[in-house]
Amino acid sequence: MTTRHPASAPPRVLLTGFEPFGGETVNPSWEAVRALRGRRIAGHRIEVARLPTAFGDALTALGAALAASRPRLVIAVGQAGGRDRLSLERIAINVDDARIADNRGRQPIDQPVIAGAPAAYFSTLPIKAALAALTDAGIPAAISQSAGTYVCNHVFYGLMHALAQRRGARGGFVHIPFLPAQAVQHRGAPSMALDTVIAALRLIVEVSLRTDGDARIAAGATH
Ligand code: PCA
Repeated sequence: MTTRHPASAPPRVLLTGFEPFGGETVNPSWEAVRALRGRRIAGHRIEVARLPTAFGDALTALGAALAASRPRLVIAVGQAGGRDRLSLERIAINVDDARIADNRGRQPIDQPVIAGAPAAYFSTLPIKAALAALTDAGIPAAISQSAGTYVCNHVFYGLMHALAQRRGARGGFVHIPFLPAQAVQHRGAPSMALDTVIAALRLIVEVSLRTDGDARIAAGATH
């Protein structure tokens, strides 16, 4: 059997972004991720995949990307319009509960992402160390205790379920604000420049590759 990556190939990092949804014409997650395609970070090659914003289909595309890339690190990225900072997601839950239909017209309500699978998975990224690095770099970031119950949480959960079966690969999810050009259409909505998001993702990859375990920093929420 031939594989895409010979033994001598550098180890890979897989970054995923989403197609636009909810009436937007761009999705900043894909714009940021695709800018890093083919780059080298700490001896690792960045590979990217664009996932459909659709329940089920997104996990099919993610599974194909994982099989092709066999990455050491996976960071899935999605748009969280209205959030004012980059969110390092802590927990993926086994629930699909869509407030709006996805890009294929599906709107699951209170269904499991994967029937019979655990209620939740934690990110295996060093989210506290990443938060410290982003804060030091002057990039607004926070730990988030919920990635919602839409397609992003669906992908986060599916990713962590897949990684739980294969040892050695870390992964997690990052939500990012609107781009400034999107915020023009959403009065009062915060935004983050594309270059800042790209720099943030580079930093999260670097920290994830060089940090075993995580830093111990208080960054919880009281409500
Ligand atoms: N954000 C959505 C799905 C795709 C995306 O970029 C979410 O937060 O669920």
